[in-house]
Amino acid sequence: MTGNQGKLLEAKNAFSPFGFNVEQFLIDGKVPEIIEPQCETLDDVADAKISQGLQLLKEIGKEKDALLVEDSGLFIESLGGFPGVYSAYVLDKIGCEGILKIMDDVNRKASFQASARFWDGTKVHKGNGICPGNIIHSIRGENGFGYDPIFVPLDYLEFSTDGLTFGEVKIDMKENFSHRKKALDDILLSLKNVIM
Ligand code: ITT
Repeated sequence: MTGNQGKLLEAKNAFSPFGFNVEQFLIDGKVPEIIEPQCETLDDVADAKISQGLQLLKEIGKEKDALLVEDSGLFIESLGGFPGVYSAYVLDKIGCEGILKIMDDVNRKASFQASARFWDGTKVHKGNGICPGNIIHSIRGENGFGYDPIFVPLDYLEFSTDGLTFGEVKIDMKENFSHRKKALDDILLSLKNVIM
């Protein structure tokens, strides 16, 4: 349940190898409207999203269907974690350009974080993921979405983007680092414990 096609694609890529058919949750052809409450943490927003999503499933008589939601954001160290839970609003208002203007010149550390919830028809599974990295000084790349063109991930395991932003690499490279992929992997692991 998301209005973000980038999130949808990452969810498809994570779940389809395990035989799941991931589709965007639409009611009458539209993304259902939900209220994102003003919360301090991504976990609280993700909880609010899944409970509203379950209510909607009930209303259309599909409460046995599976439902996945996720809340994520960019946390910039020198800005005390801003924009964090306000990332979507801030992107809409000032964009990547605005973030570059208010950034500290020296400390460029930031992380993407994600909190996901998956309703399997009977219970809710939780997943979290973090992707540490740095904000560069300009906007680079056309791939991905949101803050991808200003974010270079730290090397992770054997993976490196060699200084390229998430906007400059293909999605399969981004998924080696992605906060969302890590959160979804958490959920797949928890599901495996239920299914097996
Ligand atoms: P929903 O319908 O799922 O809420 P959204 O895009 O509004 O979609 P959020 O409320 O979770 O998502 O806000 C997350 C913000 O952080 C949003 O502006 C994203 O563009 C940005 N963001 C999250 N993950 C990102 C990623 O992998 N790459 C770039 N930007 C990301």
